[in-house]
Amino acid sequence: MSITRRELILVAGGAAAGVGALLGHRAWLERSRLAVTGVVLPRPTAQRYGHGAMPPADLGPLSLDAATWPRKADPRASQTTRRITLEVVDQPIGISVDRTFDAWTFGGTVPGPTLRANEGDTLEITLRNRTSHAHNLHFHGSHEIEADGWEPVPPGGEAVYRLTAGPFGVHPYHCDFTPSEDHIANGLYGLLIVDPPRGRERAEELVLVLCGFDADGDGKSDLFGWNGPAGFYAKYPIKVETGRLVRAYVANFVSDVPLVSFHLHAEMFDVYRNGTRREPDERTDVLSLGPVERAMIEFRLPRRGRYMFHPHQRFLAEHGAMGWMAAV
Ligand SMILES: [Cu+2]
Repeated sequence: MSITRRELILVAGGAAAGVGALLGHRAWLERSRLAVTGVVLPRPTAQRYGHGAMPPADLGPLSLDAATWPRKADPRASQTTRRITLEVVDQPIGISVDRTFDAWTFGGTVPGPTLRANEGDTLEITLRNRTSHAHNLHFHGSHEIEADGWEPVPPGGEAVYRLTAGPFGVHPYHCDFTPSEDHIANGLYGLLIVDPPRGRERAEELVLVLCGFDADGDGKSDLFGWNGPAGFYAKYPIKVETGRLVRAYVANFVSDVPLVSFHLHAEMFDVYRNGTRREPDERTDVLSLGPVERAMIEFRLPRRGRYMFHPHQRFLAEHGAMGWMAAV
């Protein structure tokens, strides 16, 4: 009896699903070596798409896990106070295989950590400025005006912001010290996800923050990456389970390009602008975002395979912002 290649793939897929049940969903995805089957494609690399915007060589497939997969807020702790400390530190970060960027960071990474709360929680955020520049911390969304965060925190200084998390949705935070475009371009930004009462439908959740870097010092962004380094998800596709609901919090922090987009190949998605409503605003495959705009999107990848994503602005896609999702 001969076994065709397709039968082999099906057998392998069934075995993987069985292992998945034993290991748990996330562990299975991380361990899966059967990234994509069914369609024979050349192994994608950033070199085939773009100008060599490969990620730093010291990054491995799990290096952006903390940025990619947001943690849930503790559901038992609703209507509570969440105390968070953010340190502003100058930090050189690798943004491509041959470029390092002298970033200004919240906590040592660009983007800064994704914060999470339930609607109505009190956020008590201590900002410690460990740099030689004045900075501050400003949140989007609705909150107490005293916590708006536009006042400077001097070098070595500290400020405490108390705000009520809301409305539910996905909200940027960033340094707003003037000129704020420069402070954002240097890396001082991140996301706050606020979950609605009773939560949302169970889903595989992702964060995709578009970052721009002025790598050559000419005052313009010329390398781009989702969640930081250029070309990371071109080299290491984001693995999601075939057919499962995926919810991505997508934001744009490229401050010197008037409009960018998130485009997904081969599937469409529901858009919830700012994540602030329970009903989608549209179903599309191109989400346009101006500077600091954001959205929540939901979709399922119905067939195993690699689904490309990138901004539909070619310069960004070819300079680091092209990636893959692999439905496994
Ligand atoms: Cu700043």
